[in-house]
Amino acid sequence: MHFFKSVVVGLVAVVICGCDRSQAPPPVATSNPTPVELPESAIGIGMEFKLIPAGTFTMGEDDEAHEVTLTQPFQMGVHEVTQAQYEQVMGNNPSGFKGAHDPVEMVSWTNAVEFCHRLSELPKEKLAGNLYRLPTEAEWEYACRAGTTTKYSFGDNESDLGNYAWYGDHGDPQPVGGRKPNEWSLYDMHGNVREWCQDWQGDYPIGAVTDPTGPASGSSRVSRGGGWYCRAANCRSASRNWAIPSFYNLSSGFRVVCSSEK
Ligand SMILES: [Ca+2]
Repeated sequence: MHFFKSVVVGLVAVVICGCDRSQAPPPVATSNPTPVELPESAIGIGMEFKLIPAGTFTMGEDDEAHEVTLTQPFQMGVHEVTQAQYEQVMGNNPSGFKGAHDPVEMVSWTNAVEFCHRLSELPKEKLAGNLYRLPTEAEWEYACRAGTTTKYSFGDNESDLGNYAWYGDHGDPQPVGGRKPNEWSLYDMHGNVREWCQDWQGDYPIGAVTDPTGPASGSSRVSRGGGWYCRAANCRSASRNWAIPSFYNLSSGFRVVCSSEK
């Protein structure tokens, strides 16, 4: 196991730790997509959500900084989706480092979207009219910042990051919620697993925008927040990463947003 771990960590560190922005996909994983016994709801499998208010914030940093207004409040997952939750909905657990309460990883953007679709189709969710989806990149950064304008949700001091995030020299992902939350009670926005967002990757718009959803098309999807192997700088609130939708690795995870169609 140590050999396996050192090999995969080494590979990840070489290929990903620079949070490179053009990544070739590994072989497609084979999995059983048919859950044996579906749960009834997201709450039923322990998912928690926090209502994030509408508002205006500065997205990005330096010459990419621009004003974004989100006109609708949204329910943001308090935690990254765990392996236990993923397995109950999807019928498989693709993670390289197994742990029921660890964030699921080895998940592509396509896998994450399929999870959201299946979660929305659970009986109580359909009855309630709840729709689950990935956060937009703007929603993700707004929720991560939680009203702050600093490099991290707790300030600018990189040496404090260890109080809020699993990152850097940690050997593997850790159970969700093990570090301090941000001011809006969201955990692991910095570090642990990188989180897929809904948007295609593209340059930010010039000037103020309202409810942005990214480019209409593209080749790569955005992920945010950095991962358990990333340097502190790659875990900043404004740090962006992206990869093709079929890409996954040992730090590819996600959290979901819940919205109502009623
Ligand atoms: Ca994270």
